[in-house]
This record gives sequence, C-alpha cells and structure tokens, in this order.
Amino acid sequence: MINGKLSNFYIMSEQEANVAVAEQYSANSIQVLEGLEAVRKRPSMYIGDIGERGLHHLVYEVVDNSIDEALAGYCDTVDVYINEDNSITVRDNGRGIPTGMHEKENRSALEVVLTVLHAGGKFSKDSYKVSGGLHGVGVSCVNALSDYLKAEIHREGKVFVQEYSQGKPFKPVEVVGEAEDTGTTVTFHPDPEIFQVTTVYKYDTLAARLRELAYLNKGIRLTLTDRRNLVHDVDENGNELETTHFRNDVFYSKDGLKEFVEYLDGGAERLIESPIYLETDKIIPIEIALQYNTSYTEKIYSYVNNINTIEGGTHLQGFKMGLTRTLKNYADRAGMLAKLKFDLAADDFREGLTAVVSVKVAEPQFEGQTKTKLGNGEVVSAVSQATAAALELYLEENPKEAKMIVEKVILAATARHAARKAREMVQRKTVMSGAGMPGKLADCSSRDPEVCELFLVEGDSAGGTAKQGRDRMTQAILPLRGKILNVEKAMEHRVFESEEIRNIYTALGVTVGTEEDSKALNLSKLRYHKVIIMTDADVDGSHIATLILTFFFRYMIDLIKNGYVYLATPPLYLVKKGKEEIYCWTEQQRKDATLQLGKGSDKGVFVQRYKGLGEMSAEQLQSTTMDPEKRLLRQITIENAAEAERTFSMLMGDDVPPRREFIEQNAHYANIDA
Ligand code: 0RA
Repeated sequence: MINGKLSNFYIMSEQEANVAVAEQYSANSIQVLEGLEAVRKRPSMYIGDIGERGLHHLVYEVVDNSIDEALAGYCDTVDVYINEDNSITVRDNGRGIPTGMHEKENRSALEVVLTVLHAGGKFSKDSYKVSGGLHGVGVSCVNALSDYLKAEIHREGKVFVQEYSQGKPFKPVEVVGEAEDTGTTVTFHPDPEIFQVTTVYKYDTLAARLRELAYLNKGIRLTLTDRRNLVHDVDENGNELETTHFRNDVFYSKDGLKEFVEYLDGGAERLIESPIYLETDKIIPIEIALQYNTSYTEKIYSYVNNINTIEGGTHLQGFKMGLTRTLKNYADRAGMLAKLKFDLAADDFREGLTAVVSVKVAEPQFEGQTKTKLGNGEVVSAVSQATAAALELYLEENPKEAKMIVEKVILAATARHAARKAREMVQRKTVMSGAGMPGKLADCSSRDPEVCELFLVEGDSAGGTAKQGRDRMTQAILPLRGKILNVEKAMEHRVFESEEIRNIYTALGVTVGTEEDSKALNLSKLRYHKVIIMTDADVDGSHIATLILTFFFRYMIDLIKNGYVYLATPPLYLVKKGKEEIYCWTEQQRKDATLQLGKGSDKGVFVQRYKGLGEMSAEQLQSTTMDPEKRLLRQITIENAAEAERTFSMLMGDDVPPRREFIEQNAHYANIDA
C-alpha cells in the first residue's frame, strides 16, 4: 500500500538498513583496495547500498555522465530505456567517449574510462564537471557491478563497440560499422550477485529523478521508456483499444526552476502570479525561483551540482539571509512595521514559501550525517547577494505583490505568537520525565533508546492487543485515537494544541524547537530509536499512516532523516488447513499458500482476511508483525524530497480533485503490496 502512495519514499527493509550500515562501517576502517575488485567487494562504499536505492543509483551515474556532456555544450538529448530483461540503456548525442589508444595505458581511452576507477574526467582538460551522482564514482563503478555492459560509441564516422562482464572486457574495442551521428550508448545489466534484494527497476523512481534533472538543467531533453510492459490504450469511454505502446515520458523544461517551483506547488493557491526568478553566473552559477502560496508551509529545495542537498548548507543559508534582509528592509522602508508590537522572526518570512535554489560549485565540500550539506563558506555571500539584488528589483517593480508578501509575513508573525503559548505547554510537559508521560502510553522498561521501540497504533482496541503481544522490556505502545490532525491543512498552533500530537512529542522525549526555527528538533533525549507506525492493512489504515507520516515529514523531519521511522507490515491473510497455517502479505502469496496446503485444490483450505489489527490475537500480532525475529519492518527514508513534498501537499492539501484521482489510481496497490 504505502509503496503505491509514497513511491517517492525509498523504503528499505530493516535488515537491508543494517547491512548497509555495517558495510559502510567496515569499508571506512580498511585500506582502499585497488581497482574494480574493490568495488565488487565493498559496493556500498561506492553506491551507498546494494538495495533498491543502489540499484537505481547505477542509472543516475551513467545519466550524469551524459548530463556533463550536455552541460559542456555538446549534447541536448539523453534517452533512457528500461529493457525487457531489466537492463538499462542510456544514449546521448554528445561527442562520444574517445576511443583512440591511450599511450600510457596501452589500451583505448574508452576501456580506461570504463575499467579504471575515477578515470571519468581524465581526458577532458577544460571540463567543469558539475553534475555527478551523490557518490560521483563514475561509470567504471557501474561496469564493475554489472554482469553485462556494452558501450557503443558513434564517433568519427564509425561505430565502436566494447563489451564487459563484471568490469572485465571480453576483447579490445572493435569497429562494427559506420555512423553518421555522434554519441554514447551504454547498456548494462545489474549483477544479481551484488543486487540480491532486487534487480527490478521502478519506472516511477527513475522518472522522478529524470524529471528533477530536466528542471535543473533547462534545455536538455530527457526521455524514459519502459520496454517491459505494453500499455493498452483506451478510448474516451475507457474501452480497450487494439493499440498498445511502451510507457514513455519526455522531460524537458524550457524555463528551468521557474517551472520546477510551479510543479512543486501543484494545487496550492498562489499569492503572486508567477515565480520570482533569478539566474546569474557572476561569482558562481546560481539559479533560484521562489513563489508564495496561501498555505503555512515552507518548502525550500536546494541543489549543488544537481545533487539534492537534503541537509542544506551554505547556499541555503545565503538564500535565507538574502530573503530575510531584503523583505525586512522593504517592509521597514514602506512603513509597514510601524504598528507591530513584536519583532519579525526569520521563520515568518518563509511561511507559504516554495523555492528551489540550485548552485554549481567547482569543488564542493559535503558534510553532515548523509553528506548532503554544503560546507563551502564562500557560497553564503554569493547566494545572499544574488538573492538580495534580484528580490530588491522585483519588489520595486511589483509594489502590489510586494505588499501582499509583507502582509503575509506579518500574519505569520502574529500566528507565531499564538503558537508560542501552545508550544510552551508541550515543552513544559516534555521536559518533565517519567511522571509526565501520557496516560495512554504503555512504556517499556528499558531506558536504552538504542533497543527501545515505540509502536504508534491506530485505535484503542488494536492498542490493547499490541500491549498484550509486546515485549515489555523493549517495546512501548502508544494508541492513537482515530485520525490524527492533518497538519498539512492546520496552522501551527492547532498542531501543538492537538492532544494526540502532544502525546507523540512527550512519549518520544524530544523537545520542540526554537522561536527561530519551530521545526528544529532536539533528538538528544529521544527515548526510542525505532518509531513504528502500525495501522490496519486497509485503505483507512493507510490513510492514517499517511497522516502520521505527514506530521513527521513536516514537524519531525530529522526523525526520518536519521532513519528512526518505520512502517510495520501486518499480514493480510491467514491460510489454514487443519493445523497448518501460513500468513500471507500479498495476493500471490495467498494463492501459492492455498495451492500448497490444498495440494493443488482449495478443498478444506480456509482463508481468513484480516480487516484490522484488532482481528488478530495478541499472539498472532506478536509473531507476525512485532517480533523482531519474524516481522518485516520498512524503514522510511527520503529518496526524492521534492517528489515526496509534492505528494504530501497533494494528498493532504486543499485541492481535492487531484487527491481523489491519485487515490483512485493507486487504490489497487492498497491491498497487494507487501
Ligand atoms: C571525455 C572526452 C570527450 C567526451 C567524453 C569524455 C564523453 C563522456 C561521456 C559519457 C557519457 N557520454 C559521454 N560523452 C562524452 C570528448 C573529447 C573530444 O571529442 O575532444
């Protein structure tokens, strides 16, 4: 279910997460191994992990090379295909990777690029390599992790080909024909020995990244085609037609970030007609677009060299400084602050703001937990100056819009004052330990957050079952009453006034933030390192899970970023014959289990469909969903923040028609996806 709804979240199993952490840890503590063997021995060190995320990173790595060629001005089209066997083809119309002999290496340049780590940039003297995946490891890494790879180069009137397996070429580069065009085509198949969790590509995941790249690099045409399944066309009445086609999308943006902001803002009601836009190359390349809507949420996305800097950094800092300073000065000069009884806080300038900040930095320093925080100090003033200059001009030229923006800021400040009281109440409660815990919380006895788990359970009855089934030592239960507040639609003070939400804060032990940044969390007192959302496996349950996730996303994003948030996956069916029982999570499993127990027929086989957690006995819930040895937990991490943002705004916001459409489109996932 959740996969369908939140396809932009990458959901990693608990086991996978542990393997990735362990691998990265041991990788850091050993000396660097030479050559591509090293990549195969410690793949996580090079591509982050060997699960679904790492699998998709292979594609991004190859695409990034083509984007670099496009940014250098030699290419304007990149076509990506998911082939029938889950191999991937990436084709560009650039100059083609050089195929001539490499003097020192005594083999072709192409072979060097594809088999030597970090050899990507060796041949380009003037290259200002700005793109590059999160790990920026080069196409040789992809080669090492593929059981088959083929490079086809069109260059100098010829077609050159070389094939490899696990990074080893079969033979030297060959000329196989004549070419009129130029370009590079790479086809690779991920090695199942490495990618043991899955080698199946997700169209929507790749589409989200290509869409993002198109907005970030205006003028480049990116296409995605899925050759695995044919789509049946339907006429206007929904009747199936004879014609079929491959699923296909073209991503192209003429106006870049301006369109990106409009896309991100989706159905929101805008405050100003079109986004404020700036693009400059003065100190470093900077592109920014911003828009105000009538909501209360702040959405700022920042990128460095096409990489989403989830943790922000100096470019974001510069943008916020420039924005605050310029708007404040303007409001002051316009005499709009004269009657105000309190100071404006930085937060107030960002309510209802949607913005994308994209910079290119020659030698970026990435810091932070996930290495997605820009550290280069010189970027602060470059971005703040650019922002201030463009915004000043806009405000002067658009007095009507300027007034609306400032009025919104003042409104935000007024509401913040109201919210402060509510927040202080939460704070006071949270600071008290033990005695201050919510009455409904069935706490665990351990006080070691590392081993403690908090289950957020839908409804008192399921809560009761979970209490009986839990391990009292490490598992705490907090039942939530019905639907929690939709924070997407509520003003901040309402959020802090909600009892259910206050209970979550108190149980977790986190403190709520400062007046400067109401979402800043202090996680040092966090009482559980696993926060597990456990809801019914039906449409209502997934709605409630989505509401809770929305709250975490908007108010406790650090909890998600640190990997503390999980979804429980209760089974959907119990298939029974006599004393034999099999729990099933998918429709397919149910069919298989029925056949297995019935030895080919369904005679005497009894299938129970679990409509809710409450229908399970404590023992059943424990053994299928809560027992760390047997359960399947899914960790929530943010794969594509911009896409997740849009999904939440759309699902939870005011604009109902697209939400209904989305839920209808994805409803069939509701019961089958485990
Ligand atoms: C180095 C030099 C030249 C092209 C490339 C790299 C290149 C690499 C990739 C990877 C994917 N697509 C690509 N297209 C080009 C060209 C040097 C020259 O022609 O003078």
